Amino acid sequence: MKRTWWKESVAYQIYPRSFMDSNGDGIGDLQGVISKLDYLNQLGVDVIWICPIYDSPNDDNGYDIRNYYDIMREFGTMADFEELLAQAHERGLKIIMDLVVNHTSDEHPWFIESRQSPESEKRDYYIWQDGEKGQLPNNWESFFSGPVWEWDEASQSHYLHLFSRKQPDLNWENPKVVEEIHAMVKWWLDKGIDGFRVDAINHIGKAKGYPNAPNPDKLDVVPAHYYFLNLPLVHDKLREMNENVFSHYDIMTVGEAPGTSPREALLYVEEARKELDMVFHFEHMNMDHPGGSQGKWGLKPFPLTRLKQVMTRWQEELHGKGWNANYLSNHDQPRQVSRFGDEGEYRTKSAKMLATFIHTLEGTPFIYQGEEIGMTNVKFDSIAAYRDVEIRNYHQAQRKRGKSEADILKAVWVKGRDNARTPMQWDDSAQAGFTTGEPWIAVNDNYRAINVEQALQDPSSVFYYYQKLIALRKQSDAWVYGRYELLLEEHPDIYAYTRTSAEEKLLIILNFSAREVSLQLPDGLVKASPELLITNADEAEAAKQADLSARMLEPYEAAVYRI
Ligand code: ISL
Ligand code: CA
Repeated sequence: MKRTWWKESVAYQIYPRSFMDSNGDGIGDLQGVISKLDYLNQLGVDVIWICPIYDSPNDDNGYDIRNYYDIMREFGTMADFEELLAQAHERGLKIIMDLVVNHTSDEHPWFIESRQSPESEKRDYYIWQDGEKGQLPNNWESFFSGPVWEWDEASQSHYLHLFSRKQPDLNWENPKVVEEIHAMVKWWLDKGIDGFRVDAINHIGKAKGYPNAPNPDKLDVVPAHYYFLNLPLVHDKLREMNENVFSHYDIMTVGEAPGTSPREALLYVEEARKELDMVFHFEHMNMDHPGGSQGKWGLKPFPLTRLKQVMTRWQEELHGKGWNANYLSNHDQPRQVSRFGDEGEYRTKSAKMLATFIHTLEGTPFIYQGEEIGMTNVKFDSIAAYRDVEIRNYHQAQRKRGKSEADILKAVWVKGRDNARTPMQWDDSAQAGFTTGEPWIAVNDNYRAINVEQALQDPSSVFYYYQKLIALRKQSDAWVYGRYELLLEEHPDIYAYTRTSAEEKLLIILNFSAREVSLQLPDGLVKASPELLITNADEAEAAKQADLSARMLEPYEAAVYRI
């Protein structure tokens, strides 16, 4: 496998609105990010992925872009961005931007012109279907509740939006659209940024003729496949973009690709195909979705063996061909410790265990802001406290169907995107040190106990555990490039595997349960004196139990050995 800097890197995702506010208006901003670059340096990450900072009316917090060539006023100016880039580079940090090109804002000048009349020059920049008011062109459901079609009175026609009605989808079949996007992407790369996270990229192709879906209630991932997921056009357009733009720069690209299997992912990331470097898959994010009419909003328990199955398939099928992007949380998902670990007694322990998992798989690890101090989900007691358009639309749609306020809240507590969007908890002062003003979304109450200042003062904190993991990964070839092999496939609580390179073999042991469990490894796997590289358990205890072939694991224990 070819060596590249982005395979050897650890990435850190910033949601700028919630990261750090420098001027007291309650909204995180670019100067805020600049003020925390030393903190990120201390953590040891290499790449920052910054969520959209382009000019936007903020219907979807920047994922609705009004001007691709300008910075959102609340976040600062282009000069602030240039300063951020320079300051990051000075510290050896790379910056990748979010590239949101499945759709724009309905306030983008292209859309304003497009909607003016069917004769407009920009009409075909978007997807229009004539019809009659009240008669939808088909039954497709948008990701944010309600139909994908919005009626436009002026031109007596519907436009398509897979996300909110303020996010009309671009028409990628129009070569002029493609040309505009290439020029824009080049413009940013020429500024010196280090790559892109490409938003919702596998949705840019839509099924010809817009046929009805068989499940009018709510599209789940399977039927959606045929209509706007991973269609051939996506690959044509990515290859074109790669050839014309990406391949002329030393950058990294990671596409967002929900509903994608490892086999489909290889079409994006197999090196010879020259499309993207990695994709974020969602198979492990969807394991706890009941699906069907509940969509993502319910909670379905899943056995650990299912997680092993899913992740193992990604590890094995991409090995030697493409590269994985590994994560357990981001700005669209609940907090990982609340979802896969324990927010109570074992919060820090399980946060470290989950970190060990993501950082020891083959692939580039992505840390989501706050994860490195074990931030948790939030439970606001009223829908009014939530800000997310997806949550607001879900609330409205469910109220119409008669669901109680309490039941809606319960669903939002487990799955709502705002769980990940409460302000970063810097210290135990008012508003967690995020702002001197009124934050745009309330701070999680637990900030007095969970914050960066506390973590930096505690040598056994989650933060220092991440720091050590990141440093260890850099020193080992097996850690980055080694082949993954699953052990104890059927074990209900323990997830264990090895990573093997020509010179080295690592053994990773993770207890995903709150129980003490006994570990029984296959005979002959471990040599006489394995070297313990990192553990979240008491090191002295772990050292005493040097006999790995029969060892007790503490609740949520994690350990990495060189064997
Ligand atoms: O519903 C989905 C697929 O089943 C989603 O995973 C969807 O594709 C995904 O949420 C897209 O997310 C990205 O684009 C959105 C934005 O709101 C998210 O924050 C962003 O990560 C629209 O730009
Ligand atoms: Ca601000």
